[in-house]
Amino acid sequence: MAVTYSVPTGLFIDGQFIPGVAGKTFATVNPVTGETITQVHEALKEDVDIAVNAAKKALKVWTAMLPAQRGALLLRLADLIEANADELAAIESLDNGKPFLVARALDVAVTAGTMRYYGGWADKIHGKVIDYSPALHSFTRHESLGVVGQIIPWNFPLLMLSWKLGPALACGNTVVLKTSEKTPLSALRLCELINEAGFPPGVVNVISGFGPTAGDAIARHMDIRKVAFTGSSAVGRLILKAAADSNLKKVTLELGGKSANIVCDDADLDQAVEAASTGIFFNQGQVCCAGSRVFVQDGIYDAFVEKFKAKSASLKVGDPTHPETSVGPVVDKLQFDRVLSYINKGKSEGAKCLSGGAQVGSKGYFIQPTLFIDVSDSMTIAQEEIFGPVACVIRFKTIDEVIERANANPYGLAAGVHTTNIKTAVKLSNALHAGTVWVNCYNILVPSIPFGGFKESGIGRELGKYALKEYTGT
Ligand code: TXE
Repeated sequence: MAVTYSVPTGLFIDGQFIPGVAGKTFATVNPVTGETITQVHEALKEDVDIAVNAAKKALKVWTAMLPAQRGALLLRLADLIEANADELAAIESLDNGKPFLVARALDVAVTAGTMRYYGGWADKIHGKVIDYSPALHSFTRHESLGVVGQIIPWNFPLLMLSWKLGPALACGNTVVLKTSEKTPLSALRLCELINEAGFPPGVVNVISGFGPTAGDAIARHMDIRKVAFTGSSAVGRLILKAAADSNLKKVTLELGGKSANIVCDDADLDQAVEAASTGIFFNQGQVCCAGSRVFVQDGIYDAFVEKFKAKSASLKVGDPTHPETSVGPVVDKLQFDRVLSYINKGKSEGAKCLSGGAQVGSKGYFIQPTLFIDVSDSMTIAQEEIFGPVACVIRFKTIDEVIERANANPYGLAAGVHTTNIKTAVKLSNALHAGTVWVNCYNILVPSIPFGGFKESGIGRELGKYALKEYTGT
């Protein structure tokens, strides 16, 4: 399908697209070819200061508006996202590599849905009257924090932007958001829609740039009252330190994962295979909650592995614009090399590579959906986040044993359970240390259901009513 698109390349500050103070630009690359799509303007610390000043100025206008008026702008933005869905999906697919139809049906649709969901919340955020004594009137207000900083990754550029902007704006904050240097384009097109919707200038400022410069400047800015970050656990630690070293800004982190997707003997086999496949191959495996450790119980192991192998081999890898493609390239050369080095490590540490395990073609960053079996808990591929289309199938015997082994990992973002026994489902859901446990499904991410991690997978919750707490002084 041929979709035309155009993308501004400046920094979106105070409602305008402008060059950075230093006049620098950087290239964003098409992962299908490895070639440059375009140059975008790069923000440095001085540009963050300019953006924060614009956001501070806009706070006066934004907080003077009726909450319902702020909500109406989010609703209008949702409508505009839907009206421009093909173009946004084409840009997302081009810059990130994900299949166009997936970007259209999921990334863009849920981005619109998230804006609409939080548009609905804007005039429903209020406190309580606390009756302590007839002589005292005591009440709480869920006040906005002020200027908030947001730093997002490249795996779901639009979706991550909506998870961040939606609750921040509904609660009456203004925003300085940095996109990932790997995927700046779709957010810039969305900024044009923010103007078209009628948001006052400076309420949303979006800058393109790198982590150690622009990202760090956000994390340690003295006038930013909260920073929300999604990315690697290593950078999450830096953000916490920067907040501590500057103004003790509120911090929420959504970090990595090594989620256990558990298939019990009594599972519906076909459903479990589908969920395991979606769990690890969706978005080329570049999903923080990817079900990368597929624990399979002894009695169903052989039958599951046979079907999972057939399923993995059937996935069409290739051109993201082709309607039948379900696996596109990974995002860039760095990620490509990282994933292949994990595959090599799996082979050298003794896991059996049952299918996949290599590059597809010789151009771009395509990797075959890869299935390792006979993986043991101590292998690197069973312990570290690979963030690519690589499934590790691990055998287990008893439910108590799998609880212990699934939890024996520093991460705790998500988990999956596949069983037809309600007692087993409840036991596992309660015992797994994970922010989300999906039962007989996987990767269900919708605006009203909160998302976030236990342990080293993060701090705080995004989505749902829970996210409002993270953007108000409560
Ligand atoms: O992440 P980074 P990368 C994991 C995944 C992946 C690995 C590395 O395992 O293989 O991280 O990916 C900004 N101060 N996840 O290198 O560097 C950066 O510019 C402030 C999981 O791309 O964490 C980008 O906007 N900001 C994850 C964002 O952080 C900094 C999604 C993410 O980049 C910064 C992505 C700094 N010092 C990767 N350094 C998930 N949880 O979904 C970088 N950034």
